[in-house]
Amino acid sequence: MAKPTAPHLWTDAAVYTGDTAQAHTRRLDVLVQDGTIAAVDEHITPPANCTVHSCGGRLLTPALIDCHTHVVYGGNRAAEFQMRLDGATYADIAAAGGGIVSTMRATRSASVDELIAQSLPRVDSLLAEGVGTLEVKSGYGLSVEAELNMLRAARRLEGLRPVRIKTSWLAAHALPPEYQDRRSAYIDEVVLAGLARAKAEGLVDAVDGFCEHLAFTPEEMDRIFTFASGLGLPVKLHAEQLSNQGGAALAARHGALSADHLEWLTAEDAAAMARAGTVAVLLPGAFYMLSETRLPPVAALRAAGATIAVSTDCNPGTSPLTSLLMAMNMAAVLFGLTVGECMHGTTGAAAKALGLAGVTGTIVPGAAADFAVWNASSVAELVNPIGFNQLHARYFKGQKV
Ligand code: DI6
Ligand code: FE
Repeated sequence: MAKPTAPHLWTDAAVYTGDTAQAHTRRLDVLVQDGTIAAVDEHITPPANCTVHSCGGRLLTPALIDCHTHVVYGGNRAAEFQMRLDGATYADIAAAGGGIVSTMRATRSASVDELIAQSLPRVDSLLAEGVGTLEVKSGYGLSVEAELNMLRAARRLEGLRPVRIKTSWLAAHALPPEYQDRRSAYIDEVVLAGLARAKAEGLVDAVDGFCEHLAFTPEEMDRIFTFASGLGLPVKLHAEQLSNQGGAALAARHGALSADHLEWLTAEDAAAMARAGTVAVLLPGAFYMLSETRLPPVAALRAAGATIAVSTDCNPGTSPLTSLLMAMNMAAVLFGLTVGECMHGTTGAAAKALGLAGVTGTIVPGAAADFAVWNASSVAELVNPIGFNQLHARYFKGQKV
């Protein structure tokens, strides 16, 4: 067993604890022992050998969690950006062999080392804003080996930076050209066979899919989710982004960790998600980038009592966004979330979306000492600015990084 290290105490902080969608903060002391929160109270007397960190009245929050990213990929889609500015739709571009399949080509031709090298600047951009935990999806390889390579790259990020990574198997993202008229074979030979290998190699923490008219049907996702459950893996889904396909209801039936996007979600879907404990992950970057107009039903989600998270959806096509603070601001301005909902959406709610409740994302005894200290004194001051990084310090498992 590791030798116990001396305790650390954080004092004089305005603490947002991560467990509520209310923006309010409290003057709390936080005691950390061996990288884990040992106590949280209004006044904690420093124990012997304790290092005291005065926050000078600053806002202290859980380190942020980006719970939906495609941050590992090859190449970029800048040329398509111009096509879209010229009037082509996302579906037009996908139908013309662009979109996800164009990133597939660039991803397949990159080695694991090259994928890491291309992804690290994006990861660093997120971490520089106080992110301590990141979900990373496959989904641009679309062959067994290329999908596995994406997750190998994702896993290795954890050794290269002070960050916790959760991986998701998203082989059901698009149909690669070689399987164009063989959907069922793609699911058997790549999605399911590859998933079994990813599981055997310890590369995968959850299973995701893109349930949309231009991707996979609820029936196909049902098969994939049933297989995932057989492997003991939790599921999540890109659902109701461009149309209502019944994906969120399917996700709720499978007890999914989350259903994500949700612009076309109905009030019944919201209620089903709330009953199942399936987190609603809102992704304003994709909404913005695609110039969408249909808003996710925030009032219905609130009325149902669903947990709402916010994420970047960092991906080369529909959300080339590497700022979670910006996503929070967008969720407030574009979707009408309160600043408290935005803050909860990237801390406690995002942890729940990754199956990490109580592990990180909240300032509670037993959780990892993953904190962000900000040059701000309230949650509103954090969510209000656009493109202004007020991070003062980040701590990962109690260590300053
Ligand atoms: N929904 C999205 O917004 C991204 N994937 C998904 O399933 C788009 C991915 C891309 O266009 O590269
Ligand atoms: Fe996505």
